Amino acid sequence: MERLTTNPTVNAWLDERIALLNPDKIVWITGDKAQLDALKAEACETGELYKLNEELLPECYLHRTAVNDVARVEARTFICTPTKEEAGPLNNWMDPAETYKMLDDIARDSYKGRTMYIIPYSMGPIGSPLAKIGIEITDSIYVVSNMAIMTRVGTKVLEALGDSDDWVRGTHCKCDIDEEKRYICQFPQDNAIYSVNSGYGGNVLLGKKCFALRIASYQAKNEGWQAEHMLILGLENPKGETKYICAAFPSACGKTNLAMMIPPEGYKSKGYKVWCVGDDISWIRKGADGRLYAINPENGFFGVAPGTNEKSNPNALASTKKGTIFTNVCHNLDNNTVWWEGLDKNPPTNALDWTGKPWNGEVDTDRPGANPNSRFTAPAKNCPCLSPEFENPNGVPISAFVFGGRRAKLAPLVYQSRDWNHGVFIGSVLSSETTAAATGAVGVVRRDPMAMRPFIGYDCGTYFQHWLDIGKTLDPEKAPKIFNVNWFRKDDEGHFMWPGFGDNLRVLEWIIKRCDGEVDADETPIGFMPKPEDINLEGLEGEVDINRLKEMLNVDKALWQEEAKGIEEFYASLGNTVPKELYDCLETLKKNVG
Ligand code: GTP
Ligand code: SPV
Ligand code: MN
Repeated sequence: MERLTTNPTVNAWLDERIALLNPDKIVWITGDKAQLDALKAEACETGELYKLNEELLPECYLHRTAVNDVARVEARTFICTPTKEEAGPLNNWMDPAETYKMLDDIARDSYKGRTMYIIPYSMGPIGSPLAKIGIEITDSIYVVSNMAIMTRVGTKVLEALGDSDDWVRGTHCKCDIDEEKRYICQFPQDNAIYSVNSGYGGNVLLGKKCFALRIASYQAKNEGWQAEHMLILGLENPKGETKYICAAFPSACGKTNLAMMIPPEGYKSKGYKVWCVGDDISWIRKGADGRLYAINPENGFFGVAPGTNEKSNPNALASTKKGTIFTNVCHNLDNNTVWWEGLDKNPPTNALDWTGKPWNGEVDTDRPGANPNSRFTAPAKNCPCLSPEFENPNGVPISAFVFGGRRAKLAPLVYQSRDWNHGVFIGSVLSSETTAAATGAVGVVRRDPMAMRPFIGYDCGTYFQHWLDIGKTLDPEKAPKIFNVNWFRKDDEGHFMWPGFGDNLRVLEWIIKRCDGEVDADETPIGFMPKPEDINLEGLEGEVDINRLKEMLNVDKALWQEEAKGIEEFYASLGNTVPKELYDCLETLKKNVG
């Protein structure tokens, strides 16, 4: 075999993998555009990719996954630590040695008749002190093409790696896409990931959730930093000053939308701008000045298609106009473009649905044109509001952490924690209605601490302790302030009470003012809340008035007493690693709402 590196640990691992998987052919991904284009052309011949209208969607492709393989599979995702305790009660656990053996048995000879693609990739700008390197092997051109958008790939990554052993080993084998034999396994102690029998997004783009969250959260705990399921946005005020916010919302709860939002007219005309640094994952570390800095380890957006439109998220839509791969959307046969629910009010009448079956545009049936978890993989550089700091190897300084979920009731529009530890408490008890981003029931409220429930690569209580420990290293003046938001509160008729999307800037403005000490707040049983007149409602006449806002800011003590009970049960289910500081916050909450 030709080798692109002399790194002994890389070459030894590849030799062992090749012997097991038995590929017909081996291809190193160099990062050259010509190579990637040729691979996509090859995938078009086999039907793995479908080339879309070159004039309307240049260099864009459609891909359909198997119908049994459309989302992350939490029940088949495992953290394989030496002991079950290290994985903690929220993770599925299997013994590492037994799991390697089981996976090797499934994967053995599975590359026979196929090509092994070797993808060296960097999470974060190549050479950044916050970046880390992985190598994924796969038998899927779809995976290669997606990884080339979502990460920095190729020869220059191997040059940056040199002879280091600090890289993550990722094995992906499509096998037969058999859901009974589908496993997504992380081995934090070995820097290793093993994924078999899937071809879908978060299960197979191993740089994303598997590495940048599950493995990285474990590394971060040991190395004193944080890997979080957070977007990063910059909010520029009319004076040209930009403040950065990291926000953690569970899957399909609004990160991409918030990260790329367009300010409402009244703000735009005054000169407010929003800059997107990242839409899904943050790696966060203390800088020399004592503040926390975040980078986006990714290089593209793997965004939810349904609901993305010219009004809700024009920047995301613009990002998908070139060099994008669409997965499980509807195919408009009239002009060879794509469509999804919520794109516009004109569904194509001559189309194929996401499974490839004829579809006539009837939208009010239980047969949608696009899968609810259909996605676009778009290069970050396409995004009109991409932050000028996107490539900054040192990241951007963070002023605020924001947690949020989908809660029809209870959680108010916004509130602020009393201090760091109370902020960790608020994040730790985050709960949200489940979405189509993972298989299983949709709309069920569950605890999703820090929006990381499916992504913490070790014990949850220990992860909370790590958050508290980070706080101890920070000067309170320099530590990000911590907030909770809820864009999804509903009235008794079931309508969203808050317009959301660009109008969320009104809440972010209050958050930044709080960070800068420019606005007072009311002290309530759950934390600091805005005085209703401090949320700017100008331009929302007819949509939200001050009384509606007061309803959204209401704290219903009876509901919060219930919530406190729920928190107590949740903490009890996590075992004895939940830090005492968080139980103290729970006691305070109980007292305040009792
Ligand atoms: P992942 O990529 O799965 O991590 O999701 P995400 O957190 O980036 O969610 P995304 O921004 O893609 O939004 C998911 C869904 O929520 C889309 O259908 C959006 O239209 C909808 N959504 C986003 N923001 C808002 C909001 O402010 N209000 C309302 N009502 N819906 C929103
Ligand atoms: C999520 O589910 O949070 C995603 C999509 O961002 S996936 O890459 O499938 O995890
Ligand atoms: Mn996500």
